[in-house]
Amino acid sequence: METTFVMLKPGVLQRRIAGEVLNRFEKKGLKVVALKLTRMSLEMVEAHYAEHKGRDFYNKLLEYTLSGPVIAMILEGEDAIAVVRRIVGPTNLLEAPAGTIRGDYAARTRLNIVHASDSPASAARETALFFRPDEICPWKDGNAEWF
Ligand code: FUP
Repeated sequence: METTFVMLKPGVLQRRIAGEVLNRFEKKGLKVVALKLTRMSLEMVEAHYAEHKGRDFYNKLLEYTLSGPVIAMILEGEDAIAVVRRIVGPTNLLEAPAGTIRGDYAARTRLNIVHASDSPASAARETALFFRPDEICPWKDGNAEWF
């Protein structure tokens, strides 16, 4: 089993599609083990997107991420990092196929509505940025054999 970090960006709440987006992960069989609605601080956004500092889209990305509350979550499942990235779809909107979250709900790369960790190292770093250990709630999955 693996866990991954997912963040629904501010546009998701604005558009009232939080339930639809979360539903895509649940339907696949991923377990929600932590979930919160929160507003990121500038320091958090800078830490989260540190690798992009200096890029031409960086300031706009910060502005968008700070524009309203986000929904942060930790999802658990077999190969959760890769499975979630497949459900989310590619970063570049021109490459995001229909059926992926980005392909179905986003029209601009900068406003691609959802973030998902791309490696175990980033999952661990991003999880620690958003959640204290006591905010993570593992639970026994009585339906595990069906997924
Ligand atoms: P991802 O891991 O798929 O979220 O992609 P990145 O970490 O490369 O990008 C983070 C965010 O930067 C994207 F969600 C949107 C923004 N971005 C742009 O606006 N333009 C780009 O060319 C690349 C990324």
